[in-house]
Amino acid sequence: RKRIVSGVQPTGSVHLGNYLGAIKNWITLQNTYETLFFIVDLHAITLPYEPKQLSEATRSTAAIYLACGVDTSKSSVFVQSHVRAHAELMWLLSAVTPIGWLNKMIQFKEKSRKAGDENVGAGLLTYPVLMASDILLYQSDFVPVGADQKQHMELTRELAERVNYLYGGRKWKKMGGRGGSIFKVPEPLIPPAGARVMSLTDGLSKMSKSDPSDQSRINLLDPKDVIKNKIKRCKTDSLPGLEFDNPDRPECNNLLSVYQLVTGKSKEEVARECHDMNWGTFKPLLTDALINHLHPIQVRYEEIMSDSAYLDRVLLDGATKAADIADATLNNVYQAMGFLRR
Ligand code: AQP
Repeated sequence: RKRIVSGVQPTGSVHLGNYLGAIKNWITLQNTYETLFFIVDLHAITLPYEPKQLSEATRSTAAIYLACGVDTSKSSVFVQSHVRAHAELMWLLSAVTPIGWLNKMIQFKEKSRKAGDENVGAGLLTYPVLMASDILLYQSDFVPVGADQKQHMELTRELAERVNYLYGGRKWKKMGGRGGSIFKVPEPLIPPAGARVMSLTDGLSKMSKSDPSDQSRINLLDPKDVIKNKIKRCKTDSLPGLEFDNPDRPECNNLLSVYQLVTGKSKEEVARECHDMNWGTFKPLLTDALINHLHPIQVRYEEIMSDSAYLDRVLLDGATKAADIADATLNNVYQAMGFLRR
């Protein structure tokens, strides 16, 4: 079976963008593929953060995965830092990653500009190398991500090819063979809808955890009245009717897409249903759809969070399975790069 890996950072609250762009799609993918989903805690320390909150946010993110429908009989769920190979492979890959590749990353440029030089650690620059390690360790075929991760995925692919080119030949020649590779070159899986959920306060910016305004996003754990209030106050326009894909109406396109995804209706169906509506009619409809979709997730989340022994067991099992695969790749890389074997 083809293999898939993906993860979310335990920073801030998991929002509708993380859910529709990534987590929701995992639930379908786990029926077809071998799937590993991790909470990327090592990535969460690249910007100033609160150490006291990291472990709780990590547990909470794991509980969100399970509450959204990640099924441990089909998928491994684990914490990135529990599998040491992630950090170790990152060092090996860092040594062969041209720094020019990293300087070009849009996310680094944007986040470092916002945070200011004094707050930017080298980890923010080398973040994509850790992401490449997360993926390449598992010889993943596909990585389901939102559109914002496209550039990081391209770097991962280039890095895999570079290592295969630099060291793959030597390893295989030593073993008497030709060709072959150390890493599988993975493909991103960007969903046709939901890949870029936009902010509720600005239809041209993506919904994001780091937006200082909580009004800009729907968090998966927002209570009903908070959802209602955020939709009531979200940015709209004053044009008649509602429509998808009008570049002059980014908010309209975004809210209709969200409605489409949480109701499970087709785009055509939603376009027809909402064509003659005004915001006053559509907003309560969207609010109810969101609440109905998120409510069962929130109930399951509370149940999972109240059974800490269960969550611990899931994460231990997940890390054990993941480490088996990751260690095998890491040993191969050490050998191919010429390190003395223990
Ligand atoms: N707005 C979005 N629409 C669709 N997908 C999105 N993702 C993030 N935002 C959107 C996808 O969610 C997954 C996990 O993301 P992450 O935890 O690595 O991302 P993050 O950077 O912490 O989350 P944010 O909200 O994007 O935070 P900021 O902007 O503050 O850094 C990924 O698959 C991502 O594509």
